[in-house]
Amino acid sequence: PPEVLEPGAMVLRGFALEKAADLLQAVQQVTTQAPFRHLITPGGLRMSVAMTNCGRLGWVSDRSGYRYDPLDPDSGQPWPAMPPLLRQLAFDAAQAAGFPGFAPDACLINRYAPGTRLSLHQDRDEGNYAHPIVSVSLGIPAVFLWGGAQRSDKARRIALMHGDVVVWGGPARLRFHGVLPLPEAQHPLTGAHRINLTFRKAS
Ligand code: MD3
Ligand code: FE
Repeated sequence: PPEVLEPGAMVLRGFALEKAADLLQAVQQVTTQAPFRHLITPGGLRMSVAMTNCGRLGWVSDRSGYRYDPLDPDSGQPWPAMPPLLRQLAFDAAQAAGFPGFAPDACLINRYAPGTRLSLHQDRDEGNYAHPIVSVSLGIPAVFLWGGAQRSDKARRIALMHGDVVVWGGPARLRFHGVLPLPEAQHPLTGAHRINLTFRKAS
């Protein structure tokens, strides 16, 4: 049964498990065209998470700010198309969580190595917060921080494992969230990495 974190936020444990190997193969295809890279924050810091994108739009950060861009700034080319398997999984998960008709135009792919963290933040670069975000966890487990409407609100810790899918919509859409530093671990499909896919409707 789905775990409800709060209204609009649901954990679908193992929802992507049987497709995980195929999803990772699709990610591999994307990264041959658009390799993982460490983006620079507007403040000039190198992000410890390595990122790339697929779909019509990709999330990027540089000294000028955060944005969704139709072009990969490293290649000047459009991002790789969103593989149908990924699109369908996001659609199905959103539907299972009560958000029918989800049509993401952006998939941000995050890669974590041991020691990598993602500090508390909100996702505010999308045009319409009525659309949910779907996230898929693959590879070694992580502890996810689920905060409140304010950065200072106490955060809950939620373990996210290989194959888990989370859907964040409604009132949960603008919560602060982050990921604790990844421990040393190995997964048969990803080695010492965690791969997280986040599907968004950016525009
Ligand atoms: C809650 N990624 O890419 S996924 C991100 O594990 C991001 O890579 C984390 O936060 C990761 O922005 C967390 C879970 C997640 C993603 C987006 C959210 C939770 C969210 C947007 C709003 C609220
Ligand atoms: Fe986020």
